[in-house]
Amino acid sequence: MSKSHHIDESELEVHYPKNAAAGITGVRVALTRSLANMGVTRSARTLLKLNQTDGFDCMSCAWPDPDPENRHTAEFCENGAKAVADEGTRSRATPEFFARHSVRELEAQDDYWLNEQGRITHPMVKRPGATHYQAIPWDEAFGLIAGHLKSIDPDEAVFYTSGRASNEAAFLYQLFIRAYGTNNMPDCSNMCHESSGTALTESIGIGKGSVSLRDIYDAELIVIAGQNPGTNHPRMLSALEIAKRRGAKIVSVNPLREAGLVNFRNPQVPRGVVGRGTDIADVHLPIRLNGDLALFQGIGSLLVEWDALDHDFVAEHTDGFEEWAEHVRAVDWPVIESTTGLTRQQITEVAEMIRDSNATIYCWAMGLTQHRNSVATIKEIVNVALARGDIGKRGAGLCPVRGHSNVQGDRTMGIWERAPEHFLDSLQAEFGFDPPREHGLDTVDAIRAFRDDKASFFMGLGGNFVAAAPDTEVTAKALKKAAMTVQVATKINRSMLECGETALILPTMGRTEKNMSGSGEQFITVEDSMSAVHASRGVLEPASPYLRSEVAIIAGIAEATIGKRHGIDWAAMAEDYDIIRDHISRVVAGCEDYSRKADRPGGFVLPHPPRDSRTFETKTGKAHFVASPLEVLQVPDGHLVLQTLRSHDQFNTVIYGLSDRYRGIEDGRRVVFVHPDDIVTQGFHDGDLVDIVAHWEDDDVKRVAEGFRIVAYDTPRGSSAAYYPETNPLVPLDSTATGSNQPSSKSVIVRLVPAGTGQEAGAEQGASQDSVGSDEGHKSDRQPRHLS
Ligand SMILES: Nc1nc2c(c(=O)[nH]1)N[C@H]1C(S)=C(S)[C@@H](COP(=O)(O)OP(=O)(O)OC[C@H]3O[C@@H](n4cnc5c(=O)[nH]c(N)nc54)[C@H](O)[C@@H]3O)O[C@H]1N2
Ligand SMILES: Nc1nc2c(c(=O)[nH]1)N[C@H]1C(S)=C(S)[C@@H](COP(=O)(O)OP(=O)(O)OC[C@H]3O[C@@H](n4cnc5c(=O)[nH]c(N)nc54)[C@H](O)[C@@H]3O)O[C@H]1N2
Ligand SMILES: [Mo]
Repeated sequence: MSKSHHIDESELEVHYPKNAAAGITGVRVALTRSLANMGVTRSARTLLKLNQTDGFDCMSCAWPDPDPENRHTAEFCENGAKAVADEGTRSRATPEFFARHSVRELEAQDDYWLNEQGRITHPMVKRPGATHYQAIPWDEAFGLIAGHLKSIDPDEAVFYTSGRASNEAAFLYQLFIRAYGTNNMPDCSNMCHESSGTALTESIGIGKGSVSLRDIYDAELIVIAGQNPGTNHPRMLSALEIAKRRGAKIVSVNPLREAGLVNFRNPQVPRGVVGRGTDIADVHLPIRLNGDLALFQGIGSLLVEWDALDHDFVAEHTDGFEEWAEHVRAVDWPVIESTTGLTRQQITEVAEMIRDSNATIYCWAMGLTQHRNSVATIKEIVNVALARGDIGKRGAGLCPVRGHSNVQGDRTMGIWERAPEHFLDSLQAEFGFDPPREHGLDTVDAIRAFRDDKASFFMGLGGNFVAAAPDTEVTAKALKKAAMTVQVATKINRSMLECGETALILPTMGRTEKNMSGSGEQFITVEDSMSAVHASRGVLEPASPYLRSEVAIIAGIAEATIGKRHGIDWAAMAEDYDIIRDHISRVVAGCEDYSRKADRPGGFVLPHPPRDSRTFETKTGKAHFVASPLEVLQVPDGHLVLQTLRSHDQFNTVIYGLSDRYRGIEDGRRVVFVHPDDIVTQGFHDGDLVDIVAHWEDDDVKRVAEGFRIVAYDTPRGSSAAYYPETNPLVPLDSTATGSNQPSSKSVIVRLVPAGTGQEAGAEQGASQDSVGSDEGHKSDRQPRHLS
């Protein structure tokens, strides 16, 4: 994938990282972005309806909203406002734009530039051999898709979903896909919280978190591991602030000292804008990348040693305790210390806090799910929670913090390549056809299928598959082999350019937009990270009169492809979303009387047996303690572990801007954060330009990401960091979590080589470290960064 770097990285500035998040700067940035993209009227109209009961659900993350009576007039954060401004922008990518720029030309632009071109206004097609996209009428587009789908075996088709799709769109989509005849439904969850879902389902019988916002307020202790809420879930900080003022202690487990976790200035209360803010974390554990399994085994071992256990809970609700206790009693402390990079003293201090707390909540996100041992790590957290009886108790529980605003809802609606039998049974009872039962392809397996010529059709309901998936070069090459790729989207992205022989772009409305389809204004529904379901209504006029809703697009494709087969009336559902919701209420457990319950202020909460009644729907009817061997990531000499993470100014593959303010990076993104001593041992200086080469012995693919500036940073020895998606070419397709097949994009083994030598070094994979690096790297023109 050739790429001319439109972003001028020579403008990049490195400052000291910030200690506090949000405050007045956050408010200013939010308003500046909104005004620049949307102007005064659109900004006011959208922002005041954001996360209000009569407005729309923020698409920036899945953090829940407070009860209707406790919401602020401005119930949003800086990054939510950026997401709204990004969708509400007045820029347009019209057919004239596509006529001016060939696909080749667009491919050479970076993701920031592509997104800046604005909202796509017309359905577009790139025909076989064509150099440009050109406009196509909707019905002709549906006809093209149907023609291809009818000519292949359904299992050669792959239907991806990104977690922004509404429950109505998701339900209709999976219905169409299964009625067509396949379970090939990879989704962004496969790259996100798949490890959490897998571990939780096996341990407690349900793949969702067990806490509510109330529990956060009532907790005595909150452990936040592998998550950067200041950037990715900023409204979580408001909840943590309330918890703190009510006496909770907070522990952060993270290789980086993320700004929001250190200090938070709540922009929604005057104290936060002008005052000194709230210190969020009482204790920070600067853990080495991938050290969490060892950490929680160490904590478990201490709790067992101290007999600090909830014996009644363990006896009544769990099994496997003895085996687990024996396993953790035998932990090897020197291994725990070297794997975590923490001392036994530091771990003991946190174990004592857990021992002394009557209600502990464990929160986590991508820092825990994107490793090869992620499923085991999350089960280890569950073990500790079970040992303390911290499930189904006020102020306590497990809290995987979801990413995309409706990723959890999409799964509830059946977007799952391995949907449970009972779901398929209900679908069969409701619609009278026999849905395929064989498991479909997940994200990684879908890429393999295209690579190996076993799939020929790709459709993405939102998202940016090529850029979000691991191993960019391999993935792009695989998708380019497809006969047809279809992207239902709002803005231009790489997946429309690294495309199949025939490629379609189907432009759709977003959350901010009023949906006047069919029989009148339609609302949609979504589910947040804490299983609360509620309605969402847009406020803006759609970006173009030619846009269709996601529901209308899916219905159009379904009608053209399978028509009235199975007697499903697609058009009626697109006319009136209440008809979809009626089906949902009969197919999806816990959704009875769905339209009414979802549309009342605040919506309703889906059942969660462990949370509600300490009921565990596992084979034995009990929650399981699971003993996992302590797997330690083996890092060859001279190599570093690299985590690929988000800056403060992006939403996944969508680059909003070039400011990672809290980490002190401005006007550029190609940086790699490295411990000062590692910079020296790698043979470089702070500020040097390097290529990053990934080490993976299991195949002969060359993996290189070129042109990164080294930034000395406060991170443990051996643990480095750089932004996604620029580093996705380094993540090997086959390096996935055991049990969940989730790409391990937080533990990529790499080495740094002088800029310009990466291609060569990548070619001789596994070459000895002596041959690379240099002692004469040019002098940095900047002062070294401080280390706290
Ligand atoms: N503004 C904004 N909001 C977003 C998104 C966005 O891109 N922009 N994305 C959304 C999505 S889809 C998601 S999934 C979430 C992601 O939310 P996060 O999970 O917070 O996202 P990341 O930037 O990947 O950050 C991972 C964090 O884990 C830490 N970490 C990395 N490896 C380890 C490890 O081995 N152990 C521990 N203990 N910590 C580790 C990193 O230092 C970092 O703080 O955010 C959602 N919200
Ligand atoms: N290396 C590395 N890779 C990762 C991660 C990581 O931390 N490191 N994180 C992973 C995670 S957690 C996730 S969730 C995935 C994200 O993967 P995706 O969900 O596939 O990616 P996004 O960047 O969120 O998708 C952005 C695109 O969605 C489209 N879009 C926006 N709004 C709408 C809408 O309302 N409707 C429709 N139809 N389209 C819309 C726009 O065209 C936009 O370009 O990436 C994963 N990849
Ligand atoms: Mo995610």
